Amino acid sequence: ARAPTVLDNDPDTTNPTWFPRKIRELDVFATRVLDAGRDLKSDHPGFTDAEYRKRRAFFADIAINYKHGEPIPRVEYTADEIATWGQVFNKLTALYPTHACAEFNRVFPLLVENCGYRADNVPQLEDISQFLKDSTGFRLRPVAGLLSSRDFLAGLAFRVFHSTQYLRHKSKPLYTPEPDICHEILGHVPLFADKGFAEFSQEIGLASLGASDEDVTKLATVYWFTVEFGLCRQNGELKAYGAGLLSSFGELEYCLSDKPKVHPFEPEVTGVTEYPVTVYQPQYFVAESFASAKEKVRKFAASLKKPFTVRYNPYTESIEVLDNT
Ligand code: HBI
Ligand code: FE
Repeated sequence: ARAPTVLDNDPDTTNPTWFPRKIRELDVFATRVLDAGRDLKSDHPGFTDAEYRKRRAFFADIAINYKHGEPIPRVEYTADEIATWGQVFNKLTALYPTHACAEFNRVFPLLVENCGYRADNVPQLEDISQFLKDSTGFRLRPVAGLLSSRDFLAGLAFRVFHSTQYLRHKSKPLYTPEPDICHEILGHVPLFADKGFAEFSQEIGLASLGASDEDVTKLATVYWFTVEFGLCRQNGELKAYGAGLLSSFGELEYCLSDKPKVHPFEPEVTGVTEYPVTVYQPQYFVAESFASAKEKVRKFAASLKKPFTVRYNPYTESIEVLDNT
């Protein structure tokens, strides 16, 4: 049964800074994906593969019809899909012990044990979501394709991560132009089970609620250089914690080599740094710990001009808005 609509927070599409106040209101994002997954661009590896496109439409339908609180539909993956997953899984898991941060390597065996992470099995989003809920209160929602930065970051304020469920095209197992389930559940999921990283991610999400377009762009850039491509220093050594690194065999090796430049993570600087999206990053930002990165984002958020502050109430799963005046 659905609870009554919150009358004073009707999704107002004419107001660009509208944001969800209740977790159920994340449902409004489902139909406004920028790239619906059915309409592949002409340079996509699966563009001319009719069977692949039909499969993508199947996954898009699951996500578009999904409502908060429902179990995420289980999918029977095909032999081709399992083979693609297996290739990615085997390549990456060989690098994790030496290249991934300690928090990632602590969680990974728990995903093997509890969620069926194996080369011959594509784990189910529902099982992973339950595991994350138990670990940090994070949960997954299926998504049909790319969301706007504003919508995507708003999910993090509720400890909700929008996850794709489809596989990349089998013709290029180590490449994908867009997020796929390998990127989400190998790259992102392990760290959402870490308390400090969960807090850090939620902090970016909370900062984005009701922010100006310009500030959302800065926060999306902070997200890019941390959650997607972040490095950290542990026992004097650089390690990867960004999901774009932990899901790319090539870039995971490259990012710890002496080729890229590295700078300390400072949201004021990091948030206005330009970056390429189709080649390896020429530079990375290094966090000293998730706790210190979270404090930096919190201070940065407080410096952004917003007429109110927000906090998340986990009992009601809603955002409380505190007037600054
Ligand atoms: N949408 N579905 C989806 N997945 C992402 O990882 C994603 C997104 N939209 C924007 C985005 N990531 C980031 O690049 C930042 O703009 C937040
Ligand atoms: Fe990602």
